[in-house]
Amino acid sequence: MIIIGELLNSTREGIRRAVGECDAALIKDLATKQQAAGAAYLDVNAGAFAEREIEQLEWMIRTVREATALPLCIDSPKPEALDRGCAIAGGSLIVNSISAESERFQSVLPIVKQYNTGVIALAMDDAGMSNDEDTVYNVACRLAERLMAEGVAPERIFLDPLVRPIGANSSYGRLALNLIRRIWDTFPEIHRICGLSNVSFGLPKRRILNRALLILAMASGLDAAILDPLDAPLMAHLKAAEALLGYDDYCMNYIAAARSGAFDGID
Ligand code: THG
Repeated sequence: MIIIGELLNSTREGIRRAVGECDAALIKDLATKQQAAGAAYLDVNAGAFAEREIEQLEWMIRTVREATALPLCIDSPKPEALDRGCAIAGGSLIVNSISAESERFQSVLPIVKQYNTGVIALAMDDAGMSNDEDTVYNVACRLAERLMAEGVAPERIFLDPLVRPIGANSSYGRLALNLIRRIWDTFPEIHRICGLSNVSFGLPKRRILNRALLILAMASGLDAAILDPLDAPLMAHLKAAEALLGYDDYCMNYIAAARSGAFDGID
């Protein structure tokens, strides 16, 4: 499982305050902790700052870079922010995100090509997000095919069904799971990704839902996730699911995690 740490996101109150006050220590601490917990990428999002987004994103990236050289996932709908982020971050990168919306596709694709990045591809187009599974599936397929036709190798593409809160519509969990499975069947070389924490907005005890979604989505073919790597039970269940699905020969990783103390306090 490719883990993208979600915690450096300015829509989170603590991060918004830290960025607003230039609290570099807090940002660096969260970068280091997510890396130690197993993140392969750190998502960096300054979207809460609207017209100052680019400037604040730049500060966040430079600050993270003082703590770690870990690959970053630059998270913004704005091509200008993605471009600046890629230019200053260096190293291996994921652009988060492109979609089949015509303007966004046209403006984000050159960034993916120029910096040779991975790219998260959201299954939405100019009509927005449909609730009809076949419609979303067709948008996802068209988007994947267009990216590959443009020379983006399938291993660089992360298709995202864009999980929405089940509190808003009880079919959104099943919809995302079915899409992950169908995308996996159609394009086995393209990664399947989602943001777990979206699913639980507005509901109590959100982590319970996020953890359950991870297991279900892994069974459906999820191989990358934007999540909170500091949620120890989530990470423990991730390792258990990898072992149960046959991705962990002789359960070596599971056993190593248990021995390292990563499961301490989890019964
Ligand atoms: N797909 C892609 N990118 C994404 C998402 C996705 N980026 C953003 C998001 N979804 C994933 N990241 C988060 C980060 C925080 C929260 C949810 C998803 C979250 N924040 C709480 C809130 O806003 O209420 C605050 C939590 C806190 O303060 O600790 O839930 O799906 N490609």
